[in-house]
Amino acid sequence: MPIVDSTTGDVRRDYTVQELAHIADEMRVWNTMSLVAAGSGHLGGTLSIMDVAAALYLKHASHDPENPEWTGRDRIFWSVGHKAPALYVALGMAGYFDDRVVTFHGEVLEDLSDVKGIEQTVLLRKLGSGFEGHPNRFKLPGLELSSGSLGQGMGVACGSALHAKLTGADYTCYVILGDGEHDEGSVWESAAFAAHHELDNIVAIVDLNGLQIDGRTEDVLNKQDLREKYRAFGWEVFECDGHDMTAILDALKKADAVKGRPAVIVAMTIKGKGASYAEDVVGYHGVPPKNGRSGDESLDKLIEDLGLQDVFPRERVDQILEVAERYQAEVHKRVDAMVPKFSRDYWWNAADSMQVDMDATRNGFGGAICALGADDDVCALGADITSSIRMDYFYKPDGKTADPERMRRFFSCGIAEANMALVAAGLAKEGRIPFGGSYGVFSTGRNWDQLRTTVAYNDYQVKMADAHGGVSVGPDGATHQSLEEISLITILPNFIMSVPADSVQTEKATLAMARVPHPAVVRYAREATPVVTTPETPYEFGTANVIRLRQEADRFVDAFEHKLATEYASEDEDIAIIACGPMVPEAMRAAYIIKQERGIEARVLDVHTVKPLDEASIAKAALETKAIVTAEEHQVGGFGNLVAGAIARAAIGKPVKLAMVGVQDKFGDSGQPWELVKSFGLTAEHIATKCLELLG
Ligand SMILES: Cc1ncc(C[n+]2csc(CCOP(=O)(O)OP(=O)(O)O)c2C)c(N)n1
Repeated sequence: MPIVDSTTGDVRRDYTVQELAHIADEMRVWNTMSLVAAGSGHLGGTLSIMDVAAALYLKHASHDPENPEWTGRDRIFWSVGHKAPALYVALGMAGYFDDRVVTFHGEVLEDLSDVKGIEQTVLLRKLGSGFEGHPNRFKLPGLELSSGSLGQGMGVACGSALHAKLTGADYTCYVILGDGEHDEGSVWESAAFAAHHELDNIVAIVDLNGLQIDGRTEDVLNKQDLREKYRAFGWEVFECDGHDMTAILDALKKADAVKGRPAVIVAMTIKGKGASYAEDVVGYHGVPPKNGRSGDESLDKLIEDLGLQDVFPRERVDQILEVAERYQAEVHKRVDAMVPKFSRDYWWNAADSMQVDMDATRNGFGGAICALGADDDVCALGADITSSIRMDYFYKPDGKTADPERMRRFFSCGIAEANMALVAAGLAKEGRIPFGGSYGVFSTGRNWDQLRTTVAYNDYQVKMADAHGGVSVGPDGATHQSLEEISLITILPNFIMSVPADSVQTEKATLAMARVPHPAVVRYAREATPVVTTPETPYEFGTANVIRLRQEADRFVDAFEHKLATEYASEDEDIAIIACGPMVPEAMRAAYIIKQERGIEARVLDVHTVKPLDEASIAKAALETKAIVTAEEHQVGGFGNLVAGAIARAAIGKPVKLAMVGVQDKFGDSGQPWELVKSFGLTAEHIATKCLELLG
């Protein structure tokens, strides 16, 4: 059934197979245009699934763009949330945005009221646009599921299919999966469930392009033949050329007709299909065309490769890309208005006195894991995002080439974080020091029970890299921004946890945690953040540092002195700002702002080890100052409540004024890293404002 009018049953739109094939290529252009406008996003996997997307949304599935919530619609679950741009252009082409107006967080932008329909997809990954890096079902019509953590769509489809069975509804649940995604055990739990419950109203579609992030699927984790596996699980299996529209439509029809068991279509595809420079290229996973708009590897080259210059002449592309710029200008204005104002601009590098170097804390982890790799006892585990989290520095001591001896001790686990934790536990059991890692949401959340029961309870010295901590991850959005790990990990007996302030301290913390004979997590971030410590800055695992503003200096960092808190004598400061992670540089800047603006003296406490927590130094800060502000790039209280508990337990004999800066009980968002830091209220200006409020 093509696109229908849900009230009359009439066909709203239909296309011939030839038209569909052509439209799929146009969708490839829209998709790539949105990535170029965003400056980020997943090219390879969106281009490989595009023909299937066109077939489903424009011809095969029964749905009504004018009534997205129609209960009789077929459900299409994108388990592969990273392919969101393809989903957005499919919805746009189907007409879901024809009457939609461009908004910023729901506020109508009159200046962009001319932008309708599929053109809106060019707002991909822009703050407040709704076109988030991974689908957020509350933001756009036609989205069945917010997704982005692989391996979860099939289970939801099972539940939705069960409901149809219970009510006698005849909708079909389509699930789009990646081949790499099948590394996740949860896919197979759902596959078994679907077959066990004879869910013949499920049609899974596997985008079998043979690649994932770290390499070819058979090299990352060889799962053998997926078709045989599905058959063994009791599924009916179809295979088709995922770029042949007739074959795709034929497979969909056959899959729909299966009775008594679920069906899967294994669509043989080419990652990057349509862009000559990206086809079957491992590096083209989570990136847009390397040269952007024009050049050998660009949007223009894709248009040329597809022979679509007539449909997308230069002026038209210019005009569409300009929409993104106009929107971005609105975002700038609004985000700027969210930051409290002072007598002058104190932003990083805005003035001479605010000069700092920037480096991502993940690079500090890379430096440490590289050094640790020299130790034969240390092993490393990859979960298909090895280089993004800098785990590859383990086996590339020169930063470029893999060292065979170190490769012997590096084990690729695939996208299977729960198993990675268990394999690490086994290695630790035998006396090794294993480092696993992924984005924090997956390396401390996805596998939390494994960390709890197998790692923590057995007190195995598994070391977990918790990358992409905080909203500063940026355009990938909420599913990839971990904001909960301090709570998840510090609650576990035996675990230790470091949340270092900058890249230099991350290196020290990682080296330190390798030596502690317990399980440990180091949390670090993706975005470059101010480097505020040096190799000489005192660092003692488990002891906080006091940071004090001493004088004006040419460079911001030189204006401060760092001391171990145990060696610091009170100067009766007005307030203490207790922070961890990249909020420490913000706390320092806040200290600078309140001193400049109001002559207020602040003690900044850099709590790089959040477990064991330096309770004595925290209690001392509460006793010796008039108020406390905590700062964390985390759900508020994860850290702040640990600090509050420490103060309460110390019973210092006086009431304490305390306020917390952090993410206010909501999920993250897509946007530029610093836009998010500002819009989530995590800047020095926000901390300074809280300090002034508390001090009255
Ligand atoms: C649970 C989980 N772990 C890791 C990731 C990060 N990640 C995003 S896409 C991807 C690779 C997916 O490969 P595949 O399923 O083959 O998709 P395709 O190559 O078609 O894009 C990974 C590891 C994730 N999104 N979810």
